[in-house]
Amino acid sequence: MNAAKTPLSIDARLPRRSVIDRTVDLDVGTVDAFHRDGHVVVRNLASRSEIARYRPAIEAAVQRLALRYPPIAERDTYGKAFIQALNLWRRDARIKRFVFSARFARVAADLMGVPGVRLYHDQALFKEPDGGHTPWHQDQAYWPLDTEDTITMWMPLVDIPAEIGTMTFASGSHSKGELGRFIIGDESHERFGEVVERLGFEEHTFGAMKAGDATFHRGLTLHRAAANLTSIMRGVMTIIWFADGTRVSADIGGARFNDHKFWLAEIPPGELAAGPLNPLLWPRPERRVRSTRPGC
Ligand SMILES: O=C(O)CCC(=O)C(=O)O
Repeated sequence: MNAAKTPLSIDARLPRRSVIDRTVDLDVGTVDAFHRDGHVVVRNLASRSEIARYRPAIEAAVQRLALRYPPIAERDTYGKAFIQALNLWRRDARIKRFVFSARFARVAADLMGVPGVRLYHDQALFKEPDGGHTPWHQDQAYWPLDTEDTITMWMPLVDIPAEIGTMTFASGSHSKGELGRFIIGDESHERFGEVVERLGFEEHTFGAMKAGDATFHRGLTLHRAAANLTSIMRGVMTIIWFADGTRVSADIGGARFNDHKFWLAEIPPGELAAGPLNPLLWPRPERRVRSTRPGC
């Protein structure tokens, strides 16, 4: 029998509208803080019942993948940081419903101050008990996108106490551009750690977070996360978007090679990053989704 896997089909059509599409308005202070610091927290962005609805599908996908990981002690620094399950929206309709949320996409657009955003990709990042630290890095080193308007939402699916720790950001580091091209690992941690000290960036963490709170950071904002010294699995879902109208960068080599292949379907450099894997998630064609409550 031919054991070859059937390739995943791509269905980026927008799902039927649901509660997760109800948009929220951010206050001016939140948007200003994002522009100044390159990161911000939006509390209670998803409700407890929304998290309860979508978490099981995400957890199940991560658990399936975790079976393929070697024991933590046998992994390198990056491998110890988390189980990383990528572009889950293509694998499960429930996860797609979550990732394609108009609410999350609109917050991303409003924070960056752009009219629209397209999906880059999603990733679940589950830091296991005894999982290692996430080294300092700039996401944009990996992203062959000709823009600085890129943004990640990092949303815990469980309450995360301060002992586990959430993300730590170097405030204002986004405004200095690319600070070095290091893939995530021991070298990026050391070299960017020196940069943080030398340039005097303040390190900021938002401390404990509840399931459904979210931080947002720019692709150029330096960040890291502490090791998980507890017995709790730190389940987090992330979604990454870029400004609509962005073109694929000419720089698609090295660390960017895989991203160009997997998240941009190898759209040639210079062309619009608007392929089948990058649906426009905000604005929506129909604009009748009501705003219900303030964002934070
Ligand atoms: O979850 C983590 O530990 C790190 C996440 C991260 O670096 C990111 O979402 O850009």
